[in-house]
Amino acid sequence: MFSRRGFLGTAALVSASAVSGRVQAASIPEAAHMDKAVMQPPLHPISGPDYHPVVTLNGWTLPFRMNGDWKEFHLVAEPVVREFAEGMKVNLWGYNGQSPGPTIEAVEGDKVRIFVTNRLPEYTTVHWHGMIIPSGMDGVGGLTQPHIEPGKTFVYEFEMKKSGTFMYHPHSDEMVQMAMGMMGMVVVHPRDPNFRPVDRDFVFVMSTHRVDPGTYLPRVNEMTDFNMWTWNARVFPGIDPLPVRLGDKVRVRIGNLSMTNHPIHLHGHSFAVTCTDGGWIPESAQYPETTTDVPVGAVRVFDVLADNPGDWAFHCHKSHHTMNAMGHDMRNMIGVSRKDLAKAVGKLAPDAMVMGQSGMAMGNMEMPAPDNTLPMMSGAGQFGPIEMGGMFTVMKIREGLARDDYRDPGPYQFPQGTVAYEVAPPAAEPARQPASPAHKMKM
Ligand SMILES: [Cu+2]
Repeated sequence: MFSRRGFLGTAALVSASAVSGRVQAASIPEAAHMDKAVMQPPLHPISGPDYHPVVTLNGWTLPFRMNGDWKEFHLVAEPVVREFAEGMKVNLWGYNGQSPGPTIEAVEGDKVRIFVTNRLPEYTTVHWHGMIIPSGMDGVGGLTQPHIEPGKTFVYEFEMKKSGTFMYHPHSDEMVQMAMGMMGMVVVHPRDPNFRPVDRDFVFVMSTHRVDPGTYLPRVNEMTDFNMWTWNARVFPGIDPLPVRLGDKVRVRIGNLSMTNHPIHLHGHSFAVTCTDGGWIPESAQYPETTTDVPVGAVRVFDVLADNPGDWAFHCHKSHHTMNAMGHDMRNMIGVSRKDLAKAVGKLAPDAMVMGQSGMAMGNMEMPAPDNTLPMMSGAGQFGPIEMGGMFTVMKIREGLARDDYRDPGPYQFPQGTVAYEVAPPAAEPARQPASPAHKMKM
């Protein structure tokens, strides 16, 4: 939950429309702070125009205060400790206690004033990716503003000219600062609440990190060989499920500030990409998909009608991105005789373990690992191990969830007779025969 300081930020200051000298003297709003990597309930607006708020996977929305007709937010750039999943914590840089930073929500036409305080050991800026704003508010250090030195607070002021889904991140030593986790999402709701409304609205940003087993700090110079593929700086089984009520219209907003593209796939449904960080896609240009590629430095938003109850995998389709820390330079041992190989390897390295001769399924295997290291794949389902890590979670579509109830509804109760099942084994290997000419394709 929010700290007490955070609550004051939302509630106590909402009527500060008259700017007195005293308010001026204390004009920087309090900065809310989050101490957990758990999805917080949607933050309904208590002032300004109404909207249906988003929820952030393993995250939260930054509270604001009204000051006259300005919406005021306060971001604090600072070192944070982020739990990627139970059993692994990483020292990152982020905002207001977590990485990624909180989601900023506003409404088309809002005037916003965003205070940014730098508590990092080096300078920073904030760039508002995709937003149509004056050049001097664009946050490119050196080009459009001086860098924000440690200990300083800068203010960004602009109007939210268009609705949509955007991102924020530094444009100041950005290779280091983004590898350290400095990023967040901005959602600008349409002024007209009847424009493409949905019942549930999820948002997250993807990042990648190289955190060697047993260590606590990303290697910021890594360019390609990452081992932590995260949604909102979490990996499976640490990523929140997406609980959805059967029949809900669902929106999922996905930002990508990693170093590669991610083809994001949802099972059991087809969806349409309805918005990018460039704006809303006209209905006439939408088409059905089950996977959408999210390029680097881009946002893809899809809308889906959740009309198929169940537990539906939702993941990046690059299979290495649904794994946690692993080496990528192992040889393929499938089909290699373990006996012969173990004998040969044993001469050279008596303690070596020969693995992988029948694949690498790990369901019943525990590998010793250093502290602060997650298994390559883990997670428990009602039928056994879920051999996934990284960018994987589950959309849980259920009948009868309450509006705005985002609690994990638990495993799906499959109706009888709807689960794939085993048949009695045949006495002998089933007979097989070559395809007869009659089976050959007619040309
Ligand atoms: Cu991926």
